[in-house]
Amino acid sequence: MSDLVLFHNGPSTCSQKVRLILGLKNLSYESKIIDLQAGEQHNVDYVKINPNHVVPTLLFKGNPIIESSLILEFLEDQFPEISARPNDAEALHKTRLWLKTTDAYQVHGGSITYGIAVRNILILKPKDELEREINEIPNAERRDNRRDLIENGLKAECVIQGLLESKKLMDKLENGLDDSDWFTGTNFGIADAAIFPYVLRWEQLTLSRYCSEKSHPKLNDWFNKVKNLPFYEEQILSFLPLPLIDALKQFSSNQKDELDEIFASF
Ligand SMILES: N[C@@H](CCC(=O)N[C@@H](CS)C(=O)NCC(=O)O)C(=O)O
Repeated sequence: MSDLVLFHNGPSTCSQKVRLILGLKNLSYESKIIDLQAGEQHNVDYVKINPNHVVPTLLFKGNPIIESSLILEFLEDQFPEISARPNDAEALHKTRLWLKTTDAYQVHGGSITYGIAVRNILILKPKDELEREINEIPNAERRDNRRDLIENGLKAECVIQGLLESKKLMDKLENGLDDSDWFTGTNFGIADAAIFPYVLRWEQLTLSRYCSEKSHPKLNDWFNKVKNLPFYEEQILSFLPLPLIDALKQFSSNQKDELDEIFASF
């Protein structure tokens, strides 16, 4: 077994964060895909290494390391040769603030992805199977939100709030770049990896029109710079299942008028 085994999911934002830093550090790992739509995050064996029923989980020499932001810090602590974090205390504090921001935002990213698109796939499942999977979500708020967004889609409170928080995040990111090229400081690092998947998701859900090159020029430049990193294709693109990415786009486009209305109300 390799020293590093990553239990993850291609399009999952938290998994992408970790893969970006593994790529930056040129670390090879054994890849174990957890199919979230099939409910594999609830499998008895998986829950033994991640009691929160979520991806990612990194096994290091057989020991589970959980929580994506903490995995990023772990990778830096364990493999510092290619640095992904500044040394200067002030810059480090700023970097860690971004990790806290993205951790707090994560739930909203999930709500908009599921509320706009994934719910349309989940509702095709037999009702009892879907209900069983929802009941397996250990966090009560997350469970209630999942039920609400599956039933109500864009009308669910958590989806509307998710869209509002997403817009606020994009504005905060634009302002956060100041004069620097990267959120982590002088180089691409853990803050950039923690942020990127949410901006990519925003693009995949065709929401970029609410955050254009004109209104968010620095964010757009940064986004394109990440996409040009040498490990981007291997760590991000190669793991994205095209039918699902097409579905995100299609389901969002089908609800363009409703989304326009929601964004106009913010
Ligand atoms: N705080 C956790 C959140 C992980 C998380 O929410 N992962 C999502 C994918 S990005 C997941 O596994 N969702 C499965 C589900 O909600 O059923 C972390 O940062 O690792």
